[in-house]
Amino acid sequence: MSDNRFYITTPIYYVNDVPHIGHAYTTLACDVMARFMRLDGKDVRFLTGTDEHGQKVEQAAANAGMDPKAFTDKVSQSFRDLVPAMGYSPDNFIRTTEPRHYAACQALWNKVLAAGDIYLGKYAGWYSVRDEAFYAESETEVGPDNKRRATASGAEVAWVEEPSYFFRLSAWQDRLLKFYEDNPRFIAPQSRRNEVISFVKGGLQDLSVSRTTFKWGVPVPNDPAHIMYVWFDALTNYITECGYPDETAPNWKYWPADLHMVGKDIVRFHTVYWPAFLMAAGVAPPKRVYAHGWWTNEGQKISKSLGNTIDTVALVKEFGLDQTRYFLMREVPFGNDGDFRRAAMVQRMDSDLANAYGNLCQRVLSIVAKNCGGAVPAKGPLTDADRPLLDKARGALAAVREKINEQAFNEALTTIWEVIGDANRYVDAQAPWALAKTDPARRDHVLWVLIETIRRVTLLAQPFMPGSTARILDQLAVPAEGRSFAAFDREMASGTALPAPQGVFPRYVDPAAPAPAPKQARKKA
Ligand code: ME8
Repeated sequence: MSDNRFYITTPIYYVNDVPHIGHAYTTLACDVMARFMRLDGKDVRFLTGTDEHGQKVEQAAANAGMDPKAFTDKVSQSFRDLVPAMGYSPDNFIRTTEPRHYAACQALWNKVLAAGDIYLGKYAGWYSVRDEAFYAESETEVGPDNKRRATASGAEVAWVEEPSYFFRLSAWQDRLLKFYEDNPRFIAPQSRRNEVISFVKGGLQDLSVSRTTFKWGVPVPNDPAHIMYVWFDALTNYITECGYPDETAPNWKYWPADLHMVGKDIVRFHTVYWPAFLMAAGVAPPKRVYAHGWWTNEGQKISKSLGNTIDTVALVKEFGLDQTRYFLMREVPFGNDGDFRRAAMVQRMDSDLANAYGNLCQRVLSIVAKNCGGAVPAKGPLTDADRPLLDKARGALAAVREKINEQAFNEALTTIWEVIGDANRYVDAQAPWALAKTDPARRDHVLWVLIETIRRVTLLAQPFMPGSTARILDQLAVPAEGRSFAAFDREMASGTALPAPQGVFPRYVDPAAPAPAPKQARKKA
């Protein structure tokens, strides 16, 4: 059933540069979505890849003294290396230099041409190589250094005059506005939707979709002096993956995509140009585009010239993989801009992970190991003291699913951590260690309630922290088939043997801090 499919994409990344936190963040958000949907029983297709054409990449290759293909082979590898380093689970990694992608771009071009929406003309206007974008003069300004820049991005623009094919975007204004109106979930968050609608209402100009002054790209069919505009080429990757133009291809069933995840800087390409290209070619537009915010570093804009880019692989080395994944998804409401601060990273690692979640698992599992013969204790009669916690844990799947469907990742985590907080308070209030003498049956039951709660929160935390949660589920002896959401209501069976517990979330150890003093010296102090 088509309802059960879920196709999610990351932007394809320019290979002019090595990956940084911005790339890692977009793909991480997609990875969490993809993992959640798989656990929730969906037939998922998760695509990421690299955008290898255009003037920007051609220039970067020339600066490196390399042939563009050899250059893109090298740099695209660093994006592929990010996949295992960040624990991503894409189903495929697409490169725009693949032959199948040339075929898809040319087929899409021919369709749009045949529909009368592409014509030959001459472009005279501003172009930014850094943004790979055309700008109206009104979207640029001249700085004190006499250089003209795009107001929105700050990237330098240059005057371009050359023969060019145009896409008849001006004719799409009403159809796009109707499409947005009929599909209120198409652009998220709401603030971006409002921006796009007012941009389109302001009137659309025809878009230059080919260039003649560089060579590195997909040639226009029957007119190879023209190279396709890199965004026409890049956006097409999403349907190349599905087998376009062969609508009988096995992967065509995934189109239209359920979600294109993008950064806020590339919303216009995905929500104005892309649906117009597709509709012109008679192909259904994607269902949703979500634009997330940008990270700054300790309050500063991240830029190569400031030398303050954040390498997520270095964060993983210092803080741990799941700690980094958790922090990036928890710290900032998705859709907003966020500031990366080391102090906040350490704080989340210690308080949310080591103290709240790790400590809950550790103290419950070690009491069980010591006192219940290393097996899941017996469930007893439920009391009013147990119900609120268990009810909240049971309701958490529906609550988290709702948040994930809105890409509210930080709220999904808050929902899970509320249950963890309640569970810790329940441990303190029920004091199972004190029940050992007075009421061992009740003690066993309290521990059962806790183990069952840990199982539920851990199932839900899997998309965010796949490695750590797998280790906790191992300690709860939850079999592989018990880890999907279909098994969410399959309660822990009393008597199941449990392996010896082990801590999963260490506290932060500052590598620069002096080693702790030997024990004796500390006693004297
Ligand atoms: O735009 N914080 O590729 P790209 C958060 N090839 N996100 C950031 C960021 C930051 N500081 N810096 C960059 C392209 N990003 C095109 C896409 S899709 C058909 C073609 C995000 O490598 C940025 O918002 O320049 C964008 O979504 C992504 O990194 C890729 O940027």
